[in-house]
Amino acid sequence: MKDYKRLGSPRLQKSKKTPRGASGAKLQVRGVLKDFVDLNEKPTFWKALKPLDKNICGDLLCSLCYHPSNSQLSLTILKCRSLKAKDINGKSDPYVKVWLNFGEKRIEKRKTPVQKCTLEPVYNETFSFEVPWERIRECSLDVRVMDFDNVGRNELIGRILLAGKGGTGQPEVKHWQDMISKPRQTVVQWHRLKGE
Ligand SMILES: [Ca+2]
Repeated sequence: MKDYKRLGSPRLQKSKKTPRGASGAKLQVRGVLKDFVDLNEKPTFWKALKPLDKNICGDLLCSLCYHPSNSQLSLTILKCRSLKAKDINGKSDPYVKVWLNFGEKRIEKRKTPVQKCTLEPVYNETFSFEVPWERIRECSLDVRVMDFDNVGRNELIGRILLAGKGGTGQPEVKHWQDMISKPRQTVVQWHRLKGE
């Protein structure tokens, strides 16, 4: 590498000998620079690092269905996409943990199997809970996508709270309300997972 400070900054000078136009200008720069830049040296390009967005956890596709005749609330965990990587290999070992809550109280827990080393797991797992119609408005489903680890605690990748009120966002509240307003129908929706 040559000493740029000593050589000074490159200057472009008009010259009658240099042809005009874009290609001409290029030729001229090259002509001036070649005096102090080794053009055979392999150039090093620096690229700005993308800031890691901690809020991007991935998406979850799930369906809800309520059967008033037998008081069955069904949640199907279909799949996830673009999950956040939690392991050093750039992947995660995701599984989904679901809590049925009545108000603030946790009532029942269910889990999908672990999908090893993927950010795009497919589950197609249905969980059914017994919820009387008159209590449907006070219950909620806390859905957590977790990363399984052999060593140490399993970590949260992202979560949503499906609920008529107090859900983690408008899409979650809407999904719940659609389920209530369309009994016996399966309502499928994508959700953006939230970090904690
Ligand atoms: Ca893991």
